[in-house]
Amino acid sequence: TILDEIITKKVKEVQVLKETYFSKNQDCPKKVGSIFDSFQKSQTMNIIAEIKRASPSKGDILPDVNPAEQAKRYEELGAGAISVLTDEAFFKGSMNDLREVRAAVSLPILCKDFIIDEIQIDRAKDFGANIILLIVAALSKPRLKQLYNYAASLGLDVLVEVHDEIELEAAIELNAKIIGMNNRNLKTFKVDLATTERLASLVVDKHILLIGESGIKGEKDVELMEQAGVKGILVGETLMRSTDLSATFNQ
Ligand code: IGP
Repeated sequence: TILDEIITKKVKEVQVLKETYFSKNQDCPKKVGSIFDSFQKSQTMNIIAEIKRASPSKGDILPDVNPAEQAKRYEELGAGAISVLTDEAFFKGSMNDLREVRAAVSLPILCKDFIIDEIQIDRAKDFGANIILLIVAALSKPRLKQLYNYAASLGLDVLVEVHDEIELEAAIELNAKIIGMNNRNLKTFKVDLATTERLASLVVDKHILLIGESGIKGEKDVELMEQAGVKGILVGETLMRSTDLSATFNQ
């Protein structure tokens, strides 16, 4: 599957990173609050707006975007956080995109990548991320736990991504505070908003922050996500392709 392909590539990247990257483990000078509190408290839908140049399922989306400018627009229009896809091989993103976005906005930033090793977490923090993504489908249970605890020990929030009941159970077992339900199956690319509806209904603990991810195109989809009970939505392609961002946000 594509997920296997991406992870195989990541394993190689991480080998190189371990020989070339040395974290200074410094704290980011910008003080940024956690989405956990801000999203839980707010009465309206929170948007995590994504910088996404391309994807394996859609090809090029907006490859030449200026990530800092795009992120500033998202911030002005009321996004609650920014997600930056940093994978280069499959999404044409970069850690430099993350650095530029960090300099441009004061919102929490999610480093959107396929994290399989602590060194990627160190680097995400060094480049200014406040949140990292851990994809349950990409990790063994013990590794998921180690990486989760490691990120938490650095003061980072973790968005734990699931796409079915079994993965959701693993996330809950982990005591994840923030769970993202991906409407896109990373193995087949099939998008189904019923994924979030189904999984959200299974989460009884109201203290868990739920995020609906992927395939959200407009007002109807947002309403569906609202009804599903999620406090936030992660939107990439729709925002990247929008020619009238302010109208798109107002939906
Ligand atoms: C955004 P969309 O359909 O709005 O562009 O999706 C985001 O959910 C998607 O980019 C995503 C993703 C991921 C990408 C969700 N989980 C994991 C890479 C890896």
